[in-house]
Amino acid sequence: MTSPAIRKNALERTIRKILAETPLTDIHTHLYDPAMGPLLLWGIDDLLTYHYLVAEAFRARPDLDYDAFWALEKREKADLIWEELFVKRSPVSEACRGVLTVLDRLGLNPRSRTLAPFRRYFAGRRVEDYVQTVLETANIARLYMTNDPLDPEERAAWERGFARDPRFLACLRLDSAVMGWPAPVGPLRALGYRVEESLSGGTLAELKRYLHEWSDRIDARYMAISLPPSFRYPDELSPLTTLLAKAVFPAARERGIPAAMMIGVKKLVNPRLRLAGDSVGKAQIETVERIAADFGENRFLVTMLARENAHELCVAARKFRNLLVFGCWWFLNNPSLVAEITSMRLEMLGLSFIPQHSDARVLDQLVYKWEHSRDILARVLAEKYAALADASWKVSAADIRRDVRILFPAEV
Ligand code: RAT
Ligand code: ZN
Repeated sequence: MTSPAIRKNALERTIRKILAETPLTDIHTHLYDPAMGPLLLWGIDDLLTYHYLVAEAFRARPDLDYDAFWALEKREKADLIWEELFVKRSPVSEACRGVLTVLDRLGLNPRSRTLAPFRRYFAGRRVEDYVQTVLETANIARLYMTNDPLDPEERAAWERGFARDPRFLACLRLDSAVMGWPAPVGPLRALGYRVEESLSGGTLAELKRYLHEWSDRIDARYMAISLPPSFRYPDELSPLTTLLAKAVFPAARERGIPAAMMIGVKKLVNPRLRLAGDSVGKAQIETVERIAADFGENRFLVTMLARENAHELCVAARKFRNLLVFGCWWFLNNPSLVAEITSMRLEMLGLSFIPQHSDARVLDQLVYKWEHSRDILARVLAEKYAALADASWKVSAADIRRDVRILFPAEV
């Protein structure tokens, strides 16, 4: 008779193999269709200047002047970060380890004192081929971008037009169109939408027109917004809540696409860190519950940034089947927390959640984020299946393959 430990190890090997062999969909990234040109970041200098690493470099160099750092060229920033985080100390953080995984899987020796060998490697690559290499290595079949038509550089690409890469699906990002109202009024008016500071009159209808027209134009598969911990619904006095309730959710429902809410980000607690300056705060689960209840015909993708919200979000999803919990977002995308949260979600939601997205901002990151996530998921799933085996329920490879497809739907 095989011992439970052996059973579990064999199971884990099978799950690992199945996870590695199954092409997955990545439902939230900050990557762009390669035809959008320089918007798509890739290569060693972008990998090293990732904002997660910028924050760590400032910790390693308390004397480093913020402005002096930001004044450096991208290559100089990358050199500094490599020197501080990889040469002078062991790169044990998750973001550092990620760079090593990428370099190693590309066949490069990560133990280099300088970036010269990596730069030579990337200088010899064409982006179209490199996209193929990365998607194959990460085994990602398709991914969702984060698309903001109010970003002038991005809008220029859409207005120019380009042949779409079918692996890069669009998601209409709403932050710049609704956050901090009336700040979006100027940019929306510049695009021809007759919105006013006041939300009475035609403003809500005009915002809906923006949502529909740009969803059509980019073929948006869902809409998404990141929200602060202070976000409340209902809240008649809040323009943000009103815009979501009266324009965004109705538009998403009319189109039959989900609205994603990523809740818990405190923007720019340290503005001198720029993109690295955001933090986390505990949000209010009642807000999520009330939205799910009042907008029963909408589908919501929800992720929350605070570990403290993770359990109650599972409970909320058990109550409202129009909530689809997804991903271990940003500060939660660390192995110890991914293991804890994924285990809890399996226990409370079965297979009815999407375990992970990458949030990759740099193409190459798909390699490490997905390898690391698959690794933890294999461990956690092995534990769950082993527990079933204790009750004489044996899963077959076909069962596991089916379950992985349920956990990672091809499209949202
Ligand atoms: O994880 C990140 O890179 C953050 O900066 C955010 O982009 C976050 O994921 C978001 O989509 O707002
Ligand atoms: Zn993101």
